Amino acid sequence: MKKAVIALSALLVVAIVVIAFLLGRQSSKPEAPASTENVAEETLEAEDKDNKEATTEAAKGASTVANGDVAYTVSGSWESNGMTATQVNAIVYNYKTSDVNNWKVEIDVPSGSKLEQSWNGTFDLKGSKLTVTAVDYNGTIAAGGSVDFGFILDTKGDFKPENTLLALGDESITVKGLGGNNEAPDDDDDDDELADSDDEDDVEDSKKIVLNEKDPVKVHGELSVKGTKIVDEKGDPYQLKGVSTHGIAWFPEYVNKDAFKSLKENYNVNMIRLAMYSDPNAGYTEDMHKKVKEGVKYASELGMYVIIDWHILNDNNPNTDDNIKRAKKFFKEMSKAYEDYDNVLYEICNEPNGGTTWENDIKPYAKKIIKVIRENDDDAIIIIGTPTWSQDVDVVAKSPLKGKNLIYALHFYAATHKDDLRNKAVTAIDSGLPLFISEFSICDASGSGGIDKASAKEWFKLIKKYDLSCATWSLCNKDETASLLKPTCKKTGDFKDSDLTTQGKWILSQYSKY
Ligand code: IDC
Repeated sequence: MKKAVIALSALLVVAIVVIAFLLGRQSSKPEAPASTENVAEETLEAEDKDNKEATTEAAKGASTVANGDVAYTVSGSWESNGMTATQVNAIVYNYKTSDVNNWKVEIDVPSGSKLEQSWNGTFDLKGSKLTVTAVDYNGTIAAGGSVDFGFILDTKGDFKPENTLLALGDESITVKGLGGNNEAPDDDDDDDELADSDDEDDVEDSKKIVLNEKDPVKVHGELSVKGTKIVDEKGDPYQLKGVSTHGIAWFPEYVNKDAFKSLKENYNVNMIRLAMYSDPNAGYTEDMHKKVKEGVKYASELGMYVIIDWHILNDNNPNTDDNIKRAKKFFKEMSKAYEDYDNVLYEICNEPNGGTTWENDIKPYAKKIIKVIRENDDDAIIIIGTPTWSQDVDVVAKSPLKGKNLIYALHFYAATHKDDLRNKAVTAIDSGLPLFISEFSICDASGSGGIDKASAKEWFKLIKKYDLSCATWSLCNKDETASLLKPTCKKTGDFKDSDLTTQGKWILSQYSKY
């Protein structure tokens, strides 16, 4: 009897120890959604030390989960030469408490796949293995940190990167599932890698964010340039949050009222930029003037501001005889038509390039075109392009034009243009030059390649800090990273989140945060 009691008690103790051990295991494992959130925030706030520490803390607690992970998001797929092209963004996480100095990812892919584009990694596709290793700038992953890379792969049929072997330092980790080992698989192909719940903190408390104004032009009236800022009729700083069309000769279908209306109502967009390439090789004919006028009509009916953009690009120099002749005719016609409109702005040369200089080419050109516009419209805002694809604002700041309501274009593509260009912008503003970001995106300057979130966030800090107005490139579904619409979106209006590319969604969501 006594023996039986002792045996039973011993069994009970063992059972309790086992249960306690199992419970302990459970609680030391970070809950999937919480850990995912931490990690996503951490990637976006690379500079945020607190966040980084929090993630490291989570990693420390996660002694029973792997020391690293790879999470993928599929940001779009479309037909490409009889195959299916899939754009994949990947984040490699280091959950260790120490930095790792090298990483390698091997992804199972269908044989016969073709790598179309890739970024932030060194890629090697052999048979049914795609191997990705670091490039010179992302070989080290800090403790609790992450790096990202991306690619576009052409496959026969659909593709999802679900089987991965991750080498993190000397450790090998098997990763199953699109969202990685720590994440519930997400079928929604709208990734939320760029989801940004903490960004509200960036907005100054004193600023009141007005969302989706019904008729911005009625409320803010005619805009003007005061010091380095755009102000509204009451003299308060006012920011235009715009969307640029692609070239209206190539994508005329997006110049319609439903398209503009949904941008205004769903995404706080208060301005449309109508990009008309000035080069006959890029679709320019005088017939295009009608399309511009259509666009101005829709924007005006919706109470939105509108930029008429003479889109100098591969035609380099706005000041050649041919270009200036066409430009004069165009701006004469436009300024006559809109002399009484409060909502029309003129952008007279998108991006001079090819060695054109401020003193010899752009400044003389601007003087001639400003004169043409001012003969009809004496106060509309005129945006003036700057040398080197609208980047050399520091050069212009040394000898700006005289005249009222003149503002200078600064264009950025966040994955190409970083601190250097941001510094130029600050130098120019500090010396009193008003700037207008009349075109930007968060990919590279080709309009494709990967996006750079960290740089994009720095740009938005600048936009908020200096009350800059901006317009994002571009409203179309062309198969390139800068497009706001997914290649599979065939709609031409009534746009919702599900129609937007990941980056399009992120960019437009910024407009409701300041
Ligand atoms: C690009 C378009 C691309 C088109 C090309 C024509 O995105 O589809 O084939 O023009 O040359 C700019 C220009 C803008 C460019 C864009 C991306 O203002 O016209 O559009 N970009 O390259 N400046 C920097 C980048």
